[in-house]
Amino acid sequence: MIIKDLLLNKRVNNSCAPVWLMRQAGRTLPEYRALRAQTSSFWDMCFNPKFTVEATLQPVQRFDMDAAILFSDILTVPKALGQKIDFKTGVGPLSDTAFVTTSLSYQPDEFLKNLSPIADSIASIRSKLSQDKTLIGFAGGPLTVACYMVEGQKSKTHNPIRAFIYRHPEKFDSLIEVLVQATIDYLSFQIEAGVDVIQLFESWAGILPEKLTWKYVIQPALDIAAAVKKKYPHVPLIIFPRGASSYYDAYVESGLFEGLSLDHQVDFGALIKKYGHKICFQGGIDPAILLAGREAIEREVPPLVGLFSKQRYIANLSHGLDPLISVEAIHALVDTLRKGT
Ligand code: 1CP
Repeated sequence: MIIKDLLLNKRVNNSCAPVWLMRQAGRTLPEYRALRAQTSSFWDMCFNPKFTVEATLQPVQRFDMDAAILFSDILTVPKALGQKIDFKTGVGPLSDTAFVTTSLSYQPDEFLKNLSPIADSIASIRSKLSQDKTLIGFAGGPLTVACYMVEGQKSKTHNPIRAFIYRHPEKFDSLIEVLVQATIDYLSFQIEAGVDVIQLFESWAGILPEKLTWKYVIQPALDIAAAVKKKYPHVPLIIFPRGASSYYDAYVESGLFEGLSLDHQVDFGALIKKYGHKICFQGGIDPAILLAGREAIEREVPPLVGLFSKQRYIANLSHGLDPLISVEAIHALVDTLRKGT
């Protein structure tokens, strides 16, 4: 398993960086849209193994990615906790926000029972993937999941969640506590079912003031990682703290993460100097390069990836694939990476 071994420091010298892309399944793929048309809802994709297995394998089959990421969503956690969440085409997730203040509690047995079809999907995907491919399981970071639970729908400013924190600090503490525990249990469940590596997506890590970032972003991630590491010391963990590069130090110095997924705004050279011997880097490629097409990809990607040539590095984007990115652009990226540096 190239990516898992790289994270575990078993394989350092790569002539070309292994690759997978955040949100590689779905959206741009015609075969995904055909599969999605057979389902009754997005949740059917996530909870019916027949669809989940197929959607997970599609990008590996088409692009020969080095990893498959379980087809699912960060919002399976609030759904399994009992919150009503729907996905509306063109809008995104819509959730019943009253749940957070009126009905939130954590019953681990019921929570894991609600997620049980996902274990069947994971076992089936792992049995179908070749041994050199890594299967990545994941969860959202507690703050990112809380954003969707509290705000009800996509917010540009994230004012609603910050207002909620200032208005109901104790309720928010309890929400984060529930999410930390549920996330530890859900990640353990995925590992038991057969995933090889875990990624924690904290897509909204950068939206809070500093003091609140320590309390609601960094500490919860460290608590989750410490609990999972204690039970499963050989399963590598990747953290994706989007928009929070000024806190990279806390993640790296904790020693709890084998991988750090990078934003594109950061100084890669400085990071390599500072943390290169301590952690495997991932990502950092601006998705807009893929929007710009093959010529831009061939010009921009090799020098960027070249910076990491003496470094453990997994090629990926700085954020998920945009639905406007074409299949051809993804092929161009993979071709360019496979030529090596
Ligand atoms: O009907 C559809 O096809 C809906 C589109 C869609 C898809 C394909 C959603 C709704 N989720 C997913 C899959 C998904 N989401 C995966 C698995 C597939 C893969 O990675 O290849 C993963 C890992 C996620 C993770 C996810 N969901 C994140 C974290 C990563 C990131 O991109 O920031 C977040 C924030 C979500 C919430 C979410 N789910 C769906 C949408 C449209 C959104 C984003 C809404 C927003 O922008 O605020």
